[in-house]
Order: sequence, then C-alpha cells, then structure tokens
Amino acid sequence: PRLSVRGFDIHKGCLDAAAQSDILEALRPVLRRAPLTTPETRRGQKLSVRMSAAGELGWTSDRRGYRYEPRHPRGTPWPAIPDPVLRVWTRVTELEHRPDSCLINYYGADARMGLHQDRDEADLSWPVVSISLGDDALFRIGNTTRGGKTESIWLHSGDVVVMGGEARLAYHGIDRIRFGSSRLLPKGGRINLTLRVAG
Ligand code: MD3
Ligand code: FE
Repeated sequence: PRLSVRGFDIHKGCLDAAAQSDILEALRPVLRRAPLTTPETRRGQKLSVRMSAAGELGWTSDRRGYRYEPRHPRGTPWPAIPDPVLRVWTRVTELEHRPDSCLINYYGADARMGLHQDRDEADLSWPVVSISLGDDALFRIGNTTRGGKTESIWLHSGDVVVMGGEARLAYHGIDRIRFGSSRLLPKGGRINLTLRVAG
C-alpha cells in the first residue's frame, strides 16, 4: 500500500522479509570495511545515531563541520552501494540516474534525530529514498520552514519512503524507536538507508 503524507510517498511493506534480509546481508561487508562511527557536531556534541555510508560520497560530521566526503574517517574510500539497495531506488523512482550516496544510520535504544532539512546535496531536485530496516521508528514530518504543525507516522521494517518535489525540503526527524519491536537485526535497533544524488 502506498500513502502520501505532505508529499512524502510512503510505500508501506515495500520490501518483504526475503528482500530485507538480502539487503542486510549485502550491508555486512560494507560495514566491515566502513564501520559505523559516532559523528560529532562542530561544538563537540556526539550524535546519538551512528553512521556510515556507501557510494562515491558519504555524509560525515566532525569538529570541522558537516559535509559530503569521498572517504570514511579512517581514510578509505566508501564501499560501493550494494545492488539490492540500488534496485530499490530504481523500483520506486523509475529513474535511470543512479544515486552516488547511501547514508547508513543506525539507531540504538536511545537514538533520535532532531528535526532538520537535508540541503547539502548539489542538486536538490533529485529525490531522496529512505529504506527502514529493523525496529519501528516514529517519523515526524514538518514544513519547508521551521515551526508550524507536524505530523508523525510510524515507519516499520521494509517501508520505503520517497521524498521528491515539495517534500524534498521539508523538515523531518526521528523522535524515537521502539527498541526490540523487530527481530531483523540480531542485536536490535534500526538501520535507515538514505539514497541520494549528492554530488
Ligand atoms: C526528507 N534520516 O539521514 S529517513 C537523514 O530515519 C534522515 O534515519 C532519517 O533524516 C532516518 O537525513 C529519516 C526519511 C528522510 C530521509 C531523507 C530526507 C526524509 C527526508 C531528505 C529530504 C527530505
Ligand atoms: Fe534527513
């Protein structure tokens, strides 16, 4: 089932159990070569979400600020975006053009992501695709400017969200996850993949 909330196209249950485990399996070697790290803000605050990336560019943040980088903080290039992940992009966007960045966000029991806009990409007309794996997450959708009413929806493992058009510049965040609500990840928690054309 596909629903639209403020221009966000939400494909509920887009990925069945087999497709979810395929993606998880493909992420193992990626995370071995590019382990999750805890990004810091310019002010030295640690983010509660742990991150890594695949593709030509990965989003990173440290004391120098946040930006897209062609390398993991260890200095090695990011691994390629796995095929099963690229196939989701093609399926839901129907675009020939491929994403050059796959951000990997890991949410443990107490992780959250405050309301923010994504505008570090060079061309904001490309959509962003989000793939949820593991525990349920409470996703909050705001407006294209700060403030105003927000709407919240629960994202479940296998849900895919496409942000294009007006939704591309909407404020959004993750209030909390329901730790232990899914058995997909052996240690619990949630992985969110966001596919973008960043460069
Ligand atoms: C709307 N991630 O990585 S996914 C992010 O679940 C991010 O990890 C959240 O926000 C997560 O930047 C939310 C949904 C999402 C992702 C990217 C967007 C919504 C978006 C980019 C533009 C607009
Ligand atoms: Fe975001």
